[in-house]
Amino acid sequence: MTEVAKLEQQLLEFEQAASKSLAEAKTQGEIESSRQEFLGQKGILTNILRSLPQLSKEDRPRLGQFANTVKQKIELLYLERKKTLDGQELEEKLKTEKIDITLPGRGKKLGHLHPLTQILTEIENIFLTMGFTPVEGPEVETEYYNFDALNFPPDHPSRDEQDTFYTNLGSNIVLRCHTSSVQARAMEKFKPPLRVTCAGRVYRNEEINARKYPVFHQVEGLLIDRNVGFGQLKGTLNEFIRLLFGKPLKTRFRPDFFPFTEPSAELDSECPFCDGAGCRTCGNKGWLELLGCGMVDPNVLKAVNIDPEEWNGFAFGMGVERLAMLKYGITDIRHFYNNDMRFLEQF
Ligand code: 2NL
Repeated sequence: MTEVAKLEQQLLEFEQAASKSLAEAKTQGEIESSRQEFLGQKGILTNILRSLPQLSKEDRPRLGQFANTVKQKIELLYLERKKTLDGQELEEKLKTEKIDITLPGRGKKLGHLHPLTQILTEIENIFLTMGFTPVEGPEVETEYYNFDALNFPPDHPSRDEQDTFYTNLGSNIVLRCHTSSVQARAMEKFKPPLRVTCAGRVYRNEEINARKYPVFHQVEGLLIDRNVGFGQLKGTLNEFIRLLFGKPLKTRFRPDFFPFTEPSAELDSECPFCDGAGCRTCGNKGWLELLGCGMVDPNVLKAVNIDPEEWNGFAFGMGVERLAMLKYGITDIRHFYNNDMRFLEQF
């Protein structure tokens, strides 16, 4: 027998052996090792293919082709066997596994807005119903819009580095310490009459404690028109408090001072939690200090090129954290910034 005939014989026997081995394989593991044995790098077929170069020029292609056919046949056998076994396994699984399609599904946990964002949006929406358009502006601000345009004198204490964050972007670039800077920009951009609110993050250089945090949120409102009176300011804010707390509350306006308003007032409401009797939330006073407000100072109007002889208006500003703490009885401002799910999930 020639060398080639011997090899051909070997290949045929090899094919039979592989076919037998695959047919006997009962598990995925067994087929896999059978495949390794016959087709793998260390398998017999690989050995035969490696000996090809030693054959004569005439024998080489014939045997090579033959060996490849055998290889393809075994691969096909392997795939078919695997398919059969897969089918059997699936059938077995379907027989033994029961799925109760009537079981209720597992609910997906839904996230929600941060409590501060919720209140901030609620406040904006209340003023929206009264015709105030929300506007936005930069948090990194010039000293001009943050102080000068708002009638803060050059030596005003809140300009001090102890109170305001100065950036390294230039000596006159600060982190805004109130949203009033945005109102000043709005007055320049939109000529009167105008009604806007600005809600957002503000920064003050302060030691952290239960009531103070160097970042917090404000909502401010501004109305400029002809012949605006303090009564309109009172009416607007009384309505705001009714909508925020869900019931009309007694209010009082105490004189105060802000550089950008004259006259200025602090607005207190009757405590909605004890109806004025005194409780923990109002510190037994029966009243809550809610916000600051006043009639826009003519100097502010001049700074943004609005004629104070023709136009006047009112403005107000409130701390969102403070209102949220009152509304929900939260005793430490740091809860808003710790991202503790046990806190956040309550809203
Ligand atoms: C407070 C007090 C206030 C304003 C903010 C304002 C803005 C312009 C002109 C005049 Cl452009 N006023 N804003 C007025 C009064 C009070 O905020 O205690 N906020 C937390």
